[in-house]
Amino acid sequence: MKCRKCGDTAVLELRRHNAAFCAPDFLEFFRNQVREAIRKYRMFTSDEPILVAVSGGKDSLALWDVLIGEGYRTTGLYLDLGIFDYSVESRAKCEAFAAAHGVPLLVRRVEEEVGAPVPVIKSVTRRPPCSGCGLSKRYLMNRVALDEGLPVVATGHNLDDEAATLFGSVMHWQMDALPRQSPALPSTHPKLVRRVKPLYRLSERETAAYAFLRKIDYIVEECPFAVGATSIAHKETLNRLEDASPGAKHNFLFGFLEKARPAFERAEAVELHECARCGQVTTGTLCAFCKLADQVKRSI
Ligand code: Q46
Ligand code: ZN
Repeated sequence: MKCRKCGDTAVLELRRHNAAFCAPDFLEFFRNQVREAIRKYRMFTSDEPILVAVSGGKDSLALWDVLIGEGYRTTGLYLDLGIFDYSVESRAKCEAFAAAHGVPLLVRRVEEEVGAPVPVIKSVTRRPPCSGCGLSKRYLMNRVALDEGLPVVATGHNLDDEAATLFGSVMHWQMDALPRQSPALPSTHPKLVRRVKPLYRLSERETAAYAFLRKIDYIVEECPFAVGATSIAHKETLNRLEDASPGAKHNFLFGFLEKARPAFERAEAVELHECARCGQVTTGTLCAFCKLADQVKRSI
């Protein structure tokens, strides 16, 4: 197998691109995909500071690595979910990465912000752990970005994540989720920062290869609550399709973004208010985060 670019021995074959690359040319291919994502969706300009949400996993640390390499001004944000050893270890990976690269890392603890860590929120709400966890993460990313004066939050979602989310939304025809499925969500209120996913063009296998070749020390274990999550079942289904037909995931996601998404965009925008308690954006009187914090407070 030869590198498509230079003819050297290839280390990685990318069937969906019908190509193989040597290590340096793969790294360049990877960075080019990130550059293309940033350019195509005008995610941020070269002088805008960026909050990079990092979990300690391969995707978010690979993203941070590329953005630092490209010369962007970045601040990392690690949200400590309080999920046993997983959180202890993943926080250590983020701190080590930040120290090695000389970049700032902010840490916020869900236990402090909501009143209890994710495993307790799960029992209090009697809902799947990812529900309270996801809500808290989205809320805190936005609030920290606002507090720090950073106009945009970048997350490490990759092509597999995005295709699996889209698959789930289509399976249940979640009409409110479909228009929000995008590599870049604009700010629709002064208290909402932009959210972008610069890795949406790269597969999980590709981010793993990038992290390996760049010698990034990341947490390999998944969150213990990820086991049995429907998103994992969706990923497995899509992987089987991908095996049978390379490029299936890419076509599914990119086809949606280019051809179908505009049709799902709601004609009238929902009216946004500021939460009576915390001032963050909500469609009601109290935001979902404050309601969750109340529920936690009442039951512990
Ligand atoms: S951290 Fe939180 Fe994920 Fe764990 S509880 Fe679910 S949402 S799986 S990315
Ligand atoms: Zn609130």
